[in-house]
Amino acid sequence: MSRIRIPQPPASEITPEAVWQSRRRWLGQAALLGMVAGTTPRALAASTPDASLPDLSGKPNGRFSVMEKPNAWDDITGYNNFYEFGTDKEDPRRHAGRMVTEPWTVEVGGEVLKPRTFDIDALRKLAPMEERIYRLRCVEAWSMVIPWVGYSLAELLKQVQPTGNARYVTFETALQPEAMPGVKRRIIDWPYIEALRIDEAMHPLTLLVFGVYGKVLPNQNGAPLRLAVPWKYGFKSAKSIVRIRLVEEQPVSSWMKAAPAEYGFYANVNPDVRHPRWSQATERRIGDHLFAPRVRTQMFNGYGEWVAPLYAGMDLARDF
Ligand SMILES: Nc1nc2c(c(=O)[nH]1)N[C@H]1C(S)=C(S)[C@@H](COP(=O)(O)O)O[C@H]1N2
Ligand SMILES: [Mo]
Repeated sequence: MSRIRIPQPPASEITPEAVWQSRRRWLGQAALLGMVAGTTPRALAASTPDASLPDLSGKPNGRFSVMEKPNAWDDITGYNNFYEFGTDKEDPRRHAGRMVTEPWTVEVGGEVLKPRTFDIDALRKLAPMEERIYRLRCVEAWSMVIPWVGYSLAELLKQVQPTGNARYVTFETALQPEAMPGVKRRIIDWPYIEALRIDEAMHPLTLLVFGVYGKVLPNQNGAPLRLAVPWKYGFKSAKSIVRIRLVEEQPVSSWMKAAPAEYGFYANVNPDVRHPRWSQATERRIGDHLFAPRVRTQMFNGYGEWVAPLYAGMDLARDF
């Protein structure tokens, strides 16, 4: 483990406490803001978390959060990509309730000294939960702001002690054909597999997520645990993880296998590299009013100061 250097963000990125406190108020006043914007009472109700879900709070981490108002609960839990449940944005909310998330274990193995199968309860207690507000930039050129609850994936990886041969980390996600109408279509080779380089996986920004908006994750967002890798396109953030393997060779992820010309291993948010079928220069911000202009996409989704050093010397147009 001592061989892996965990990069630390520069001090200039640290958010002043006062700014952070005012951002906190956005969360508390989400309903009020809805009223100011003139939304209907129905939309207002949907802008706050579902009270039936158990609470899961985290200590606000201002340093790692974007200074933007989070999207409404209804956007975050009703406009989703989770192809196991179908390809329409409403399919995950409609169908994901059938996924069985209890009991749940995560097997962590491969190039590690201490392979181990963790129970979800043990994982929830492994490290203190933090709340981090991340922007999620989908490869489809839309984005959202989401207040996740979790802790750095590095906390989990440290437990199993990666060997010197561990150069990549793969994430395998749940496959429950009875509950997942989407897997009948072979859009990708199920189960959904994603992967990171070890230094990306160990980066403190890479979050293992258990909750959102102070509640445990709803199934459609990847219950009971998923990743959030904020400087990469959303598809890198695998949902409903069941297996983590540390490996020596660069893995082939599901999307690379399905469409190698469109989806690369790195998948860093990069406005200069177009998707073969569309530009990545701008994004539509979900929740903005209908005629709001598209917004310029930032390199590394705005996290360049922290993560650009990971790619020093690489040609990111070739390694897209
Ligand atoms: N298992 C699994 N994980 C997945 C996906 C998926 O289809 N299956 N979609 C990805 C994509 S394309 C995006 S944009 C994000 C969406 O996360 P959200 O619905 O919680 O916003 O999840 C990612 N993780
Ligand atoms: Mo996505």
